[in-house]
Amino acid sequence: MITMEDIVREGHPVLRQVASEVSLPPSNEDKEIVNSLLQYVKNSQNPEYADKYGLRPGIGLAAPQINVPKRMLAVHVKDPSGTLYSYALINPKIVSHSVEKAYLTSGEGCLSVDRQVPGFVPRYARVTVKGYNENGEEVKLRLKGLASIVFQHEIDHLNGVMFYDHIDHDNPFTPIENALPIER
Ligand code: UDB
Ligand code: ZN
Repeated sequence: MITMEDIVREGHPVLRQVASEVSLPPSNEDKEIVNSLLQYVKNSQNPEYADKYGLRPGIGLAAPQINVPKRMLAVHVKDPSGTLYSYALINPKIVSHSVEKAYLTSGEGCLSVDRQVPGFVPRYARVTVKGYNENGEEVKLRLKGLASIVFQHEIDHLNGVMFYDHIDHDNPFTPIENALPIER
């Protein structure tokens, strides 16, 4: 089981590496890793587990954050309409995106960052993500709103990109052109 002790923090070089593609079908070891990522986000949202094991409640986690430089991630998040997006994905890729952007009005944080970094993080409003599940089957997702933002944040981790790389630090709260504000 992944706990906060397994999650590497800002400054660890793995967070700046470009992660490697996973060979398909996934090995049992890779299946275990991607499933453990999803289990973390689920457990961390269960107040009993979160309290018992000191987990910071998360909605997504990428393999580099547990010091595994491979292209795998998990997301477990409900959008405001109540639809649950719960996925463990291997070799995820944004295959298309909107021109329109979106940002969380409260900014972003990260399970690997133990400080507040204020500012709007511009994301695409809508993305189509293709990847593979633990059985090596192709998965194609059309995402908008918070779900779209979480996938973009996690895919960034696979490319060594942190959320604050996108913030305009001179004008952190300047409204972003052509962008949809998302309230959390
Ligand atoms: C998170 N959670 O899990 F808009 F109901 C963050 C942390 C760092 C604050 C724990 C989060 O943003 N929760 C949230 C946001 C909402 C509405 C809501 C809950 N991550 C995951 C992470 O660090 N993955 O690498 C950071 C998020 C920032 C934007 C998307 C992912
Ligand atoms: Zn993160």
